[in-house]
Amino acid sequence: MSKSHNVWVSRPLFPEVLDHLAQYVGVQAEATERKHTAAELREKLANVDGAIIGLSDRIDSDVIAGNRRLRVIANLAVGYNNLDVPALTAAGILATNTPDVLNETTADYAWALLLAAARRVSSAERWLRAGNWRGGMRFDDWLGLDVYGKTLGILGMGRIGQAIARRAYGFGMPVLYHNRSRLPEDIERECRAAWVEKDELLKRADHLMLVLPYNAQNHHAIGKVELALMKPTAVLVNIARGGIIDDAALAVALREGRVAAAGLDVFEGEPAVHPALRELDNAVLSPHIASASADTRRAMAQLAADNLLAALGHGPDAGHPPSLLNPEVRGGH
Ligand code: 8YV
Repeated sequence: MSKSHNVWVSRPLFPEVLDHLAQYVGVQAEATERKHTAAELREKLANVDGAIIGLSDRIDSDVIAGNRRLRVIANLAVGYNNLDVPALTAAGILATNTPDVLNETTADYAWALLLAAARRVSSAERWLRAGNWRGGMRFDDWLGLDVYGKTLGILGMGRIGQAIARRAYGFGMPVLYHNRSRLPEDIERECRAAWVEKDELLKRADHLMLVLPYNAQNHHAIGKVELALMKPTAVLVNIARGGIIDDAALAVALREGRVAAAGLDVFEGEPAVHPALRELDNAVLSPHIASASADTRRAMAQLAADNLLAALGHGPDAGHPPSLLNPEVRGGH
């Protein structure tokens, strides 16, 4: 049966989510994972009513110029620095993301990185796998840094930052945070978190987690100057976006012991990783997997599909995409 709408899915997705989409719309789904060029995106998007795209697909005014058919771009992520939302809005194209469903899993992973970097889990495992333990181990070998009872700093206190903060209670950690705007008092109380200026946060945090969205103002929010304010015993965790940290400056600070350790899930220019970071034993590095639990990635894919279908007038939310980034477009359709 021919369908009234056709959509493109730019990266391989769970079959059950594709099957769900196919109940309502014609689906063309990529079978392999790869970054698409602007020309490829332009061509793919010219022939569909909507698309589910990934973070490596950059949708800007050039890619959508002259496109009269496209009605919705559903981003498979909560962060949407890969989308030029004002350009989409100007073109009357709806944009959606996948908030909330990944908060808790991403918060878990931020803690995994903090604990792994503070307690040297990855380097100890490398040492063990290399057969070194057979040679014995001193009582004062493999000393790490305590997490319990220390002051946790959180830069960026949106929904994921708050989920991280709530976990700090179990670790007996007071929480300081900095955010452009202060949270309402009831949320501060629930998170047991106190707002401070950014410099004070950097100076007072025993360990610091970055949970900022990436935008022009946050580019290198942590660079040489900011790293110099941090405690030399601090662990720095980034589960937000590459580009928020100046990776070259961080590599120098880690090598010189001016910051004790780092847990990094995101990198400037990923999938490339700064070679100096790759050489450091006090950096725990992972390939942008903070949201990657089986349940959460399924929930993200399902939410992206729900957004796409709703934007095209299908399914239970028809006409009301659950996580619309540019509601001002709706009046135009
Ligand atoms: C990615 C993320 O979506 O949601 C975000 O903003 O960065 C991640 O959850 C995920 O890595 C898939 O690319």
